[in-house]
Amino acid sequence: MSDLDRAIVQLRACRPIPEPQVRELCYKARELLIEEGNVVSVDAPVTICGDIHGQFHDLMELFRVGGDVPDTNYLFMGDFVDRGFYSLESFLLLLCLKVRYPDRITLIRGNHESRQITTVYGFYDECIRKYGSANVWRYCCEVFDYLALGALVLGASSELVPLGTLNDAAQSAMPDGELETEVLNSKGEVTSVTYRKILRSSSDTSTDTRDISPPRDISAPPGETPSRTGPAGTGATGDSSGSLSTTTGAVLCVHGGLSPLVDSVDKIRLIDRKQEVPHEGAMCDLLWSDPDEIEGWGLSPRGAGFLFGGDIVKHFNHKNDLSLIARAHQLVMEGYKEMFDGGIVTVWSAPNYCYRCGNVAAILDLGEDASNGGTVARSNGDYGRSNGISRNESMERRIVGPGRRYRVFEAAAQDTRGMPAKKPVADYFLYVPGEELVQPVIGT
Ligand SMILES: [Mn+2]
Repeated sequence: MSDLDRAIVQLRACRPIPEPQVRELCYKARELLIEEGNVVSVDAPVTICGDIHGQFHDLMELFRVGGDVPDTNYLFMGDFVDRGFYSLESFLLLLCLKVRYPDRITLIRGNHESRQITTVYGFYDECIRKYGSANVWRYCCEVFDYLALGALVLGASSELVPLGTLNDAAQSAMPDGELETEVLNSKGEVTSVTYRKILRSSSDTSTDTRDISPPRDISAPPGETPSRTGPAGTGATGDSSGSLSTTTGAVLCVHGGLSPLVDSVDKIRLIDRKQEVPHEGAMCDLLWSDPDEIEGWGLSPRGAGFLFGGDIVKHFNHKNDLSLIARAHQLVMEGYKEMFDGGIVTVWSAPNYCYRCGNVAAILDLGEDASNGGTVARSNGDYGRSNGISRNESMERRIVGPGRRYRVFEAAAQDTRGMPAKKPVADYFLYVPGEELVQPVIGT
């Protein structure tokens, strides 16, 4: 077993690894991250996760619910540290997994991956407590500076393949449409679903539909010759005159949100990210901003970043061929929250945040687009395989959102047992909803 695999075993048991090993791990991680662009491309299928905040046992529960690395491809949207008791073990485990399986886990930066913020909200204190010096905190902060600012998920499917857990009654109640969202509890039971209407003709002006004729036969046994070979909309549909070319737009993942200084994904790519999170500017906004029910831009009560409305999201998504922005950064009691006609979603992955908020957590699965032949096309050397980009520019193009499967889970019972019993509870554990909105370092 390699040193790295041993470190993973030790960290999975929630035991810190020795300082020299942290140093080496951080060095290796930095070498990997330095090669990544500001916006990492990630192919679906992928499981998108929000804030972790040092809640190690809940991170273990997340892996139980979502599957282990490398079986599941993960994208974590930052805020690994602060607030919880095990920022160190949580972040180092994720970092080990990144170094061990670089193509199976993507880590992007949150506003807490910062020297200033970790000094106030717990991670610095935790490092001092567990190592007796600030060295490990310093190594970690050097890694923070190299984390990507965002990710672009490509090739996600617009339609969910239903899980086999629907009972007969639910199956027979299925309307004539594509499965668009599905919510699962931690036992894997489907608790709610939504369907997207199938577009029958171009005269149907509904914006939330898609022509999938002929229907995809997901029950076809492997190896069976498909009844159609061409991509959707290339004649296989039989009524191609006036039919729409549809495509699942890319999904932009970022910790906070948008910036008035950034109107395209390409502008994010131009930022010089290898630094401490600045107090203002595009990089700061991407990590600090929040969507809100306003028009245009608004001042953020956090003292950093901005508030942005549905019109901003709609315009940004249209301009950049995005179907969805996935972000984290805000506690949502249900674990996830879609806004602006599904143009943006908040994913929150720290259940019972700060061990007292009583919220559930969620992760978001995006499936792989297999609509153009699926496994058959792949076995034929990727012939005709969609890469998520529209193939026929002469046709009207319709971008639809990806099918979204939310896995909701609750806090792990162990976490409360790990609470230091006699120590006075530090300020950063005493979370009051809305309190983090007042940022004591930035803007004051
Ligand atoms: Mn945050």
